[in-house]
Amino acid sequence: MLKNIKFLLLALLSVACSKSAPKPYGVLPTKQQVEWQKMEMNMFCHFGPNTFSGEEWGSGKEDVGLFAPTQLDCNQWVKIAEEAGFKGIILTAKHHDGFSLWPNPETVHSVAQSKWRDGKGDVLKEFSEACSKSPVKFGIYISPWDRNHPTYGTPEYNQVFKKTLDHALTNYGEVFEQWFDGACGEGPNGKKQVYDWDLFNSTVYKHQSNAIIFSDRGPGCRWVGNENGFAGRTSWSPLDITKLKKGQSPDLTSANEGNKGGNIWVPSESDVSIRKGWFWRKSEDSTVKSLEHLLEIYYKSVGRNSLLLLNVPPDNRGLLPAVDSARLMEFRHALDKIFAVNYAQNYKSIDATNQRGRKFAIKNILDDNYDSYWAIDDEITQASFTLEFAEAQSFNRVLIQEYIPLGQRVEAFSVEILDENGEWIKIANETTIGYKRIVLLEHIVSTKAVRINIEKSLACPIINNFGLYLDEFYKASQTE
Ligand code: FUL
Repeated sequence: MLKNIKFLLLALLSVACSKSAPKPYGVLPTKQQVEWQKMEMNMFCHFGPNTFSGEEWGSGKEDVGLFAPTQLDCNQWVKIAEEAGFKGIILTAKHHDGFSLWPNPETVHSVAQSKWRDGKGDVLKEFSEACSKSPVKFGIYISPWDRNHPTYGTPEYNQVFKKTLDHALTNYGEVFEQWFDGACGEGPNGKKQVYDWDLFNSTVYKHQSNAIIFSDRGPGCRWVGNENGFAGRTSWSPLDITKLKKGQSPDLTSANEGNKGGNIWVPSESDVSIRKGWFWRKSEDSTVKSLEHLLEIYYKSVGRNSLLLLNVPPDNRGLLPAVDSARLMEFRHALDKIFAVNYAQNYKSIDATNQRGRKFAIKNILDDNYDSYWAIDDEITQASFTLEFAEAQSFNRVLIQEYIPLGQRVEAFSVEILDENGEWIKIANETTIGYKRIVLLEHIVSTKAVRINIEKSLACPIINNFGLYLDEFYKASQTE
């Protein structure tokens, strides 16, 4: 009896001490958007008639015979992507020239009319099959701008485009991302199209309810506002589209930085090519970006609450060129080396100024569980946590993640280290965190204690991961 009472008391005490999870704040990501964000790095493949003509934007008047890859092997693309650590690939199934890489019944400008494999070839099929045999997810780029289709520039074209989507999105398996290029130029009759985005988006969701739709303004993810692969140093996933007209794109600053308090969750995606152009050209082999440049892009996209979409274009054989794939392997090796050791794990003690009961303890930021996090009392929007080490730790990267399923909250944070005289010195002042933020220190620092101060937050901050890393490949400049 006594034992039972004791048990009951203990149970009551633990209920009293354990607080419930913080309430979500503001607009939230969908489950699909959280999973998409966790992919972090995807590959883009620009491939089509331009691969053979050397153009960036084909006119749409190209002879269909131009498209003639001699050794097409989509398994090679997917294998390289997987080894390089990309979680998905997006292929330009139809670029602005209108040529469809699959037998699209809505056009007479596709592989079906070409001599390649006697008109029986289907790149989208081979590509989707290659993806389905691997963990790499399958994504499709289809340009609404079409410089070939005779109906482009008339209301009829929106129906043609819808049927094009019907075909591409129902015959090739699950699509993780549908990429809608925002470009809207003139068609063969000199007219521009007024795109029916509502129709396009509803068609995607009808066939692929889990797909993330990319466009200048989402709804799944948004263009980052440049083609350098750089998200803003301040980077909000919410975007304010309340003042935009139907179909209007956000201004470039909003595209790049998002909007604090925005009304929809549309994280940025940073698209950039590993080469000068989007399409392969022999003459641009020497423009393949250096390892340092790729690391800079990684830090300024993945490390700034964005997703990196790196274009690696197949050549006119239909293969990813050796120079690009060798660079990707160097990139992979460097990332593996940098993130192999989290020096924060060497802590002697870890403490926070506030903690929302045991379930939300500060130690949660150092476990491998994405869904466990440190949270504090509801009304508190400023808090710090400190790690102490028995021996000094050396690092030049500070990684911190907010638990975005409950919203993006942090507006300002700083990093301090303890110097030899026992004084705290501030080594970084930053703004947003979001899904992932990697602070670049210009110099390697050695210290026996690190303190992170959440200085401003829209609601009580929620942090689920923290790390200290050493990068000896890329020398960062903190002024960038
Ligand atoms: C742009 C296009 O005009 C480029 O050719 C390329 O496809 C890039 C990813 O998007 O809007």
